[in-house]
Amino acid sequence: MRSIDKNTLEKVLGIYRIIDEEGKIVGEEPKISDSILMSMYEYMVRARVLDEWLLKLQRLGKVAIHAPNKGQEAIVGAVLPLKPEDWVFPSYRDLGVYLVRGMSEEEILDRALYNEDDPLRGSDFAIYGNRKYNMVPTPVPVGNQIPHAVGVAYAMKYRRDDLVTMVMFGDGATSRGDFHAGLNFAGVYQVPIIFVCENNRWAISVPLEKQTRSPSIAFRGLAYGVDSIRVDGNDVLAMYDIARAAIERARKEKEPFLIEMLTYRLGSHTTADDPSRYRSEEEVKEMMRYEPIKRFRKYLVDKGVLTESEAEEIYKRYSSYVEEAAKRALNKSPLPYDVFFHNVYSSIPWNLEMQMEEFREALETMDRFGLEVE
Ligand SMILES: Cc1ncc(C[n+]2csc(CCOP(=O)(O)OP(=O)(O)O)c2C)c(N)n1
Ligand SMILES: [Mg+2]
Repeated sequence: MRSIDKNTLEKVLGIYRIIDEEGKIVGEEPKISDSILMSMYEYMVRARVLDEWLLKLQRLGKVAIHAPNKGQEAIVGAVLPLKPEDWVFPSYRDLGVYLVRGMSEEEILDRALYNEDDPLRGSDFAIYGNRKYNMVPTPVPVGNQIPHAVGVAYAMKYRRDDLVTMVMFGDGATSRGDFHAGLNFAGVYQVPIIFVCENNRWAISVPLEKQTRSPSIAFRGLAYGVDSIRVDGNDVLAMYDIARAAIERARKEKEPFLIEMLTYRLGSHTTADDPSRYRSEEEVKEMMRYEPIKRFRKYLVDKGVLTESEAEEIYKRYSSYVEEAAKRALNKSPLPYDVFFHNVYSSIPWNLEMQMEEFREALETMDRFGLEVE
């Protein structure tokens, strides 16, 4: 297995990759069993299919909002080497992460539809997390999860647990103070955490050049004494290979690590965004060439681990699987109207009680007039 030595400028300015966009090996091929390779592929396909369904359900008015994942599926490589007991603080654009951690498509859809089985009981939109899978829901303020995750990793070290923490965030989050506080603390106290910055070049309409003049985000990690590397984030093999080494080192040596995952968001920021207002069609078309699933499929086919018809069959299988899961999730009852009031305090204070009453009356009035709550 790859060992991670001390940083060089080449690591924070160069790009670590194993396969190119044609699926050809351009780096040192790591030893990974065929079954792990196939599970990487299947998780990426599952994330893609689920992403397509969430988009459809949003357009049908069933899901309030969705943050498209297309193009960023290679994140599955970063989480696969973790143990189930490790803690993950994902971003809101990480369907592959939720799946690898063990959430099923149906559980994810229950959340997206806020039905009776929603594990987060109607709390904020487009946020996924689940205590059952040691996965903390993403806070809505961008990057807030970074110091939380560092604190948890510090506690792990303090308690001498053999565990690590992984936190995902976008390039835009590196402009928040939380990124800097988190990295500094992790560097000074040497905590077992892996930072994964999903650098997809855009923070809604703000391009990376307007976030920082640093030559790379890995370079900024290095400034805090955190070993860092820039990885081709559309190359799932490179992501897996680096994450595996970083996780093992964090577990043994209690050292933090930052992976700058160079990727691209092929869809809109969320379903409430129109990217044609700030970036060109040509840019997206050009970036489609580097898309992670197609290139990994080519690699697997060349290697003889997968055939094109098997790949087709996998896509179809998960498409009907998600369709069935969506039917079940759509058939469940919605959450009761007062759920939002019950999940804030352990007992409801008088002012919230009043609001709940007003809300109930408003619903009754709407009911009398035959109006529907969407
Ligand atoms: C503190 C804060 N400021 C602004 C927003 C609005 N907002 C939501 S996502 C986002 C962009 C984040 O970009 P990035 O961190 O690169 O993640 P990406 O969406 O590209 O995955 C912004 C500005 C917010 N949620 N929180
Ligand atoms: Mg971004």
